[in-house]
This record gives sequence, structure tokens and C-alpha cells, in this order.
Amino acid sequence: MPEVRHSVCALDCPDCCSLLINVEDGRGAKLRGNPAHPVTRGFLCGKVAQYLEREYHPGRLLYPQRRIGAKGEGRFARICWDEALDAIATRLQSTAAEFGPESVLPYSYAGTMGLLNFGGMDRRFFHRLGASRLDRTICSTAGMAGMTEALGIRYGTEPEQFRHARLIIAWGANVLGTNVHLWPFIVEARRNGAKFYVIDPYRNRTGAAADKHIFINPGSDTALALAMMHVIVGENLHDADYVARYTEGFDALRERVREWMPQRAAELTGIAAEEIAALAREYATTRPAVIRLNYGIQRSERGAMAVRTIALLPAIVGSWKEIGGGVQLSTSQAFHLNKRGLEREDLQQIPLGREARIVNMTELGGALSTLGNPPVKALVVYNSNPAAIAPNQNAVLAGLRRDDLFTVVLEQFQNDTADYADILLPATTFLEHTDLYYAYGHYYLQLARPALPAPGETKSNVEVFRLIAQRMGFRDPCFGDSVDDMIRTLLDSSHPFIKGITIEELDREHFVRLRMPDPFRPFAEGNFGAYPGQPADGKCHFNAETLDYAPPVESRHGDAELRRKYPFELISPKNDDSMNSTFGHRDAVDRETATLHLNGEDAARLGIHAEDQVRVYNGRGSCVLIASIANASIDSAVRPGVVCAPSVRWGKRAPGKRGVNALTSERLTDAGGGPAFYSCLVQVERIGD
Ligand SMILES: Nc1nc2c(c(=O)[nH]1)N[C@H]1C(S)=C(S)[C@@H](COP(=O)(O)OP(=O)(O)OC[C@H]3O[C@@H](n4cnc5c(=O)[nH]c(N)nc54)[C@H](O)[C@@H]3O)O[C@H]1N2
Ligand SMILES: Nc1nc2c(c(=O)[nH]1)N[C@H]1C(S)=C(S)[C@@H](COP(=O)(O)OP(=O)(O)OC[C@H]3O[C@@H](n4cnc5c(=O)[nH]c(N)nc54)[C@H](O)[C@@H]3O)O[C@H]1N2
Ligand code: SF4
Ligand SMILES: [Mo]
Repeated sequence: MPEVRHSVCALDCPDCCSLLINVEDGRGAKLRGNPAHPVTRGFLCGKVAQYLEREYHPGRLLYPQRRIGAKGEGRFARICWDEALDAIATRLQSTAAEFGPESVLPYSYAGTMGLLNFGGMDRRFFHRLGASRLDRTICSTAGMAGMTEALGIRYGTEPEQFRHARLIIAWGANVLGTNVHLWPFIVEARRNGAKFYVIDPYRNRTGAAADKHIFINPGSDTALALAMMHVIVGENLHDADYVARYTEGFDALRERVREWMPQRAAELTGIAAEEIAALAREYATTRPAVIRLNYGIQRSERGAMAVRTIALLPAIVGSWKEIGGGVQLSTSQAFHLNKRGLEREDLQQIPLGREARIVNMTELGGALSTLGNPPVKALVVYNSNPAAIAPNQNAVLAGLRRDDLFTVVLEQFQNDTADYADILLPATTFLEHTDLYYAYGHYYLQLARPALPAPGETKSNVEVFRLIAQRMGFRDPCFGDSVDDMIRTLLDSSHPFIKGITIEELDREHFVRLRMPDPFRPFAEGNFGAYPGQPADGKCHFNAETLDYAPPVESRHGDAELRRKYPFELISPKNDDSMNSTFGHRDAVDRETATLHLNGEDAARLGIHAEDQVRVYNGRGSCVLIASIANASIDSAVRPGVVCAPSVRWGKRAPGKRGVNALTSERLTDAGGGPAFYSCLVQVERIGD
């Protein structure tokens, strides 16, 4: 009998699965989903079911290395940890002394969602140093801003409640691809007669499996939501009782949406007016109705407004009252852990009489090339692959090539960014270190201990930043904290959802539901959070005067001049078998992320056939992809005028070493400072033979 150990999937995925791993002779033999976990329910997605391929891959980085080739070339020589740590400490110290500590920039995101390795000892270290602070905007901050403005506090419908819904709308949410553990609840609801609709410019597997897939023009969701409100309010289909008790500003909202006739939205969204009206009526009169909003719609220029507008719909129809009603974008804000104690922002030295500056990670290209006073002179990258995933790749790569930039990369694989490191450090995987996990698609807190030994000389982020802090002479006691100390700090919270959860309980149970009411209906009786500047009256404030729609500059209804040169709207959503760039070493993933979906009409006009190599370009750059064209235009993956490139490929494996982010811009969203990855105009041409 193999020994079975517990773990937690650390990838940046809402499902945050509870894992079981069979271990034979100290080696992982099989990974599976924990059947006892109420959301994991005994299965895994395809990419992580094969994670042991990655765990034991010959490409795993096992030793510290220093670069011996040119930046980007990828030639390295093995060194020992002492040499690596000395080189890093010496250089960070001299850089901070010469240019000021703000010349050091951390760059990290969610390679692991584990709280300690996502942002624990590293945060303490950079605060103590006085380094520039990174605004971690690359994924979700536009949506967070929109959600906060709508609800005050970002709670969402429990996934387990989707089984009770009678209408489920996946709105910019690729459930089968990016959130597959919601799917069984949708299946159960449909078995009981529920309808499942998808609103998406791209017909992926989720759209194909829906009762109805509604193609929408990229970046036009606000117009659709406003027109739905027009129909609902105009036909008195709203929940007058809920609106009267728990909302504020309904009369102004009624006025505001009067002008949003379905016909007006039809022109902007590409959805027929009758279809908009029918959707609005069905949404308002089917009980319970739930919206799964994912992050797709907020990666457009006015994505915060889109999320905010959609998130107001449940308050209008009163669906928060019902088990299986409401909306879910993220559940993460319910994890009221003591992050302040973990991150220790108070360690900042304030040498300048102010806190260290903040650099937006979406603008890395600009930060490396134009930021002054002081310029970025040292970059420490971990849990992220900016050379591939950040927008405006040409600017990012030009920055990473700078001779005067000292770059440290903590990685598991030799990806694009690793090729630019001066010092490259080998990182453990989530199967090899201890961590505490919150989730953004359910309400269970989880603890994982190492299930497998750390190979070679790999170390966790926690350990590496502890060692660098020691080398730099930081004596604050918090740098001596063990991982258990750090977990206890996180659990030290007086919030009723967390209070009383202990490390012992987590070690014993592996997953623990937050101490919240069951079922959780956060806004059944108001209790909305207070948005800054609003009274804390527990009501949902429509603030109708600021609800508005304008098309993205880079869209069919945006800048006419740009559109003439670059007539296609490019979206680059998640690839079903990847995790951003994490599985870029896999050949099958590389092939899938080398694809450009085109509509048949567009392809015919451009003389492009399936499997042709195409060049996709705009004023920022170009990349080469392989055309994929569905047969009949009605069944197309995309409508005319839209192209779609599932992402994110390792640039180093692509012709010209560029991926889709050579095309995307550093333009920021309307709120939250997020990237507008999916507001991107391009031209496409066949590469001649
Ligand atoms: N398989 C897989 N799973 C993942 C990831 C992955 O890379 N692969 N990444 C993880 C991460 S980091 C995240 S943030 C989540 C994100 O999970 P999702 O938000 O579900 O993923 P996206 O692909 O960004 O967007 C979802 C859908 O929105 C659509 N979309 C794009 N533009 C628009 C628009 O303007 N309007 C509407 N209505 N829809 C639009 C896309 O075509 C896509 O089908 O997934 C996580 N899970
Ligand atoms: N065009 C386009 N670009 C996008 C997106 C898109 O949809 N389209 N999506 C955006 C979104 S939503 C996101 S979240 C970002 C994601 O971008 P990133 O956060 O860069 O995510 P990954 O590409 O998955 O890279 C994570 C890296 O962390 C490493 N890693 C994992 N665990 C650990 C660890 O414990 N320690 C260390 N040191 N390293 C570890 C992995 O090996 C991997 O290389 O990409 C963004 N970029
Ligand atoms: S990537 Fe998501 S679905 Fe797949 S195992 Fe990890 S948490 Fe579960
Ligand atoms: Mo993300």
C-alpha cells in the first residue's frame, strides 16, 4: 500500500484544490483530488493531474547559478549558495547605498498562492530594506475596484450554492477551463432544470457546453448590463421590496438607465436587441439566478466599470436573498487573516520622511526604461515570469537587457525571465514546502506540509529571503520566525470568520471552512460594506450618476485612426491546459498557445487557411501564430473582427522570441491600475511561402 499524504494545489486558480499524493519510496507516484473536500470532490484538472511530470522534469532548476552568457541567452554556471547569497547581498547593499533603496524593485505575483511564499518573508525583507513597493495589479485589481464600489465588501456566492440556482450566467468566465470545480455544481443545477448561459467573445469549451452562448464584442459588457437594467426597471421586474430596504439611489438609477435602450446596446455589443431584452427578463424572473463573473471582462480598458455595473444586478432583482443567488467574482476577501503581521510594512525605514514609492507591475516596461529618481537598478523576481506575461513585451525585454540592471530570479524552471538573471536561484514547489492557503473560489482555509523532499539544493522563497536578510545584517526578530510562527501570526485575527481556527486544527483537518453562517448569504439583509465616502448604512449604493459606458480606445468603436491600421480586436484569454506561463515547457501547451483563432469570413478575405503561419502586429510589436478557423461562421470560435490567442506562451519557444504580449499595451484600466490585455487592436497577415 502506498503512503498517502496531503497537499494543496498552489497554482493561481480559484479552486485551490485539496490534494492527495501517493508516495512510494519517497517518490510521488500519483496525484489526485481529495474526495473529502466539498469543492475539490475527488478530481483534479488535467494540468495538475500530471503535475508530477513537472515535479520530476529534467528541466527543474536544482542549484544556484550565475549567468555566463549575454542577458537573454540562457547560459549559466553552477555556484554554491554561499557565493550566490554573498553576490546578492553585496550588490543590493551597494545599489541601495549609491542610488537609495528605492532603486531595488521586487517583482512577484502568484506562481504560488500559498500565503507565506506568495508574500511573507520577502515582504518583510523589502520593507526593511526600504525598496520600492510593487503594486500587484497584473490580474485582478480592476475587478476588485469595481466590486468594492458596488458591494463595499467583496464577498460572493458560495460555489456549493450554484447547485440551487435555476439560471446560471458565466459572464467572462471560462468555467471548464479555469474554474472546473464549479462545473459539477452547474451540472447538478442543470439536471434540476436550470439553464446555463455564457457571455463571451470567444466560444471556448464552456461556451460550447452551454444552453446558450452569447457572443459579445470585447469590452462592451457595461453597455449590455445597462440595457438589462433598462428592461428590468422599465418593466418593473426589479425586487421593489429588496430595493427599498437595502439599496440607495434607485430613483436616480431608473433615470440613468432610461436612455439605455436595448437597441443602443445592440450596436455596441453586437447582441440583438430582442436577445438583450429576453436575457434581462429571464434573469429578473428566474429564481434563484446567479452570475459567475470571472476576470475576463476586467482585462479591458474600462473593466472596473463593467464589473461594478454587473455586480449591481443582483441587488436590483433581489437575488442575494436566495440560496443560490447573487454573484461570485472572488471569495478571497472573506479570509480576514492578519496579513499586516505577516508582511510587516511597519519595518520600512522611512529614510526620506515618507514611505517607499509604489511601482505598478503592469508598467514594468516603462519602469525599467523611463523611471528616474532613482532609476530601477536591481530587480528581484519570484513567483512570476514577467518576460512573458507582462504587457508590452518589447519594452520589458529591453529593460531586462540593460547592462546596468542587476537581476535576481527565484525559479523552478529556466523560463524567459530566468534567461535574463544575473543570479538564478532554484525554488521548491508547493509539494515541497509548508504553506497556508486561502482561496478565491471557495471558503476553505487549508494548510499543507511538505509531501515530497526538496530536490537538489532548492529552497523555498521564505528560506531564501530569510538568508538574504541575515546576509544583509537585518537583526529584527521577525526574520527568525519559523513557518509555524508565521502561520500563527496570520491566524491571529479577531474577525469572527477566523477567530478560533488554530494551526493544530488545520494540521489535523487539512481544510477548515471559515467560521461563517451556513449557508452564507452575505447580503440577504443588506450588510453591504461601506465604500469610502459613503455612509456605513449597510446599503448597496447605485451611485447612478457615475455609471456610464465608453468603448475602449482600442476597440471597434474606439479610435477610428488606429482601427483603420489595426482592424482586429485581439483577446488573449487563458489556455485550458496551462496556468499562465507555468506549463510553457510542455510541447502540447506550446502548440495550443501558438494558436490564433480567426473567423472564417475574415480568414477568407485575408487568404488565410487553417494551419497557416500568420504575423499578428501593431505599433508595439509583432508575433507569429498558427491560424485556426472554424468551418461555418455561425459555429466560429470568434465573430468577424475578433481574433483570439489562448495564452501565455514562453516567448523563447516562439519565432522571433515574442509572444502575444509583444502586442498588448501598458495602458491602465479605469480604476485599480490593472492591465488592459484584452483591449488590443492588431492587424493579421499570412506569412508568405
Ligand atoms: N486552465 C487555466 N486556468 C487558469 C489560468 C490559466 O492560465 N489556465 N489562469 C488563472 C488565473 S491567473 C486567473 S486570473 C483565472 C482567470 O479566469 P477567467 O477569468 O475565467 O479567465 P480569462 O481567460 O481571463 O477570461 C475568461 C473569459 O472571458 C472572456 N473575455 C475576454 N474579454 C471579454 C469581454 O470583454 N467580455 C466578456 N464577457 N468576456 C470576455 C475570455 O474569452 C474568456 O473565455 O484563471 C486561473 N485559472
Ligand atoms: N496576454 C495575456 N497576458 C497575461 C494574461 C492573459 O490572460 N493574457 N494573464 C495575466 C494574469 S491574470 C496573470 S495572474 C499573470 C500571471 O503571470 P505570472 O504571475 O508570472 O504567472 P506564471 O506565468 O504562472 O508564472 C509563475 C512562475 O512562478 C514560478 N513559481 C511557482 N511557485 C513558485 C515558488 O514557490 N517560488 C518561486 N520562486 N517561483 C515559483 C513558476 O515556476 C512560474 O514560472 O499573467 C498575466 N498576463
Ligand atoms: S489548477 Fe485549479 S483545478 Fe487544477 S488542481 Fe490546481 S486548484 Fe485544482
Ligand atoms: Mo490572474
